[in-house]
Amino acid sequence: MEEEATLVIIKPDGLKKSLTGNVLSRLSETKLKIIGSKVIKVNRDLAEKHYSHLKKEPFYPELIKYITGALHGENRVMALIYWGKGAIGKVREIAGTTNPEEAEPVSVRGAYGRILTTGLFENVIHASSSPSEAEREIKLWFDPGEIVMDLYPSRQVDLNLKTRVWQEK
Ligand code: IDP
Ligand code: MG
Repeated sequence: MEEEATLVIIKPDGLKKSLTGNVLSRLSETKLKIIGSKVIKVNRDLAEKHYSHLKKEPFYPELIKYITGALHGENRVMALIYWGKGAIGKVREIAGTTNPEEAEPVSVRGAYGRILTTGLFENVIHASSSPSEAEREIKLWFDPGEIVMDLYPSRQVDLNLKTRVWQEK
């Protein structure tokens, strides 16, 4: 088994329902390493880039509302990178299949997911499904400096940009 990285997102329903602890406990069964994590607000641009491959699906508008938090009054998500042997498959197994009704009852999606009346699968977590998808998604959600490993080649640039620092007392 190859060592690889995978992106996990605990979606707005997971945070709204206070499921972060449960999800992290389940994922710790994999013995994979967390090499990056953060809580962020998902704006429309990030949501559309993340789900660009689903743009033509009938559920796409609802999906964008879901991941940006518009369905839950909760625009935070928790993003994590797990690293280790067979990480992608191991995390997908604990996540369960996309449709929560068909997912193993003991999987995260089987236990905590539901199908909304609009037909959208509200399934608590996202997990990358292939190495190329993982790379695309990790690069979209994280900057190199936010990961405790040199996962992919990066380069140093000199930027003259405004950033926020703590105010002195
Ligand atoms: P995945 O999250 O299991 O990789 P994708 O096909 O990448 O599944 O779809 C992304 C998300 O879009 C799903 O997690 C789910 O929330 C939603 N979704 C996917 N397929 C359907 C569908 O057929 N009906 C309703 N929602 C769907
Ligand atoms: Mg997917």
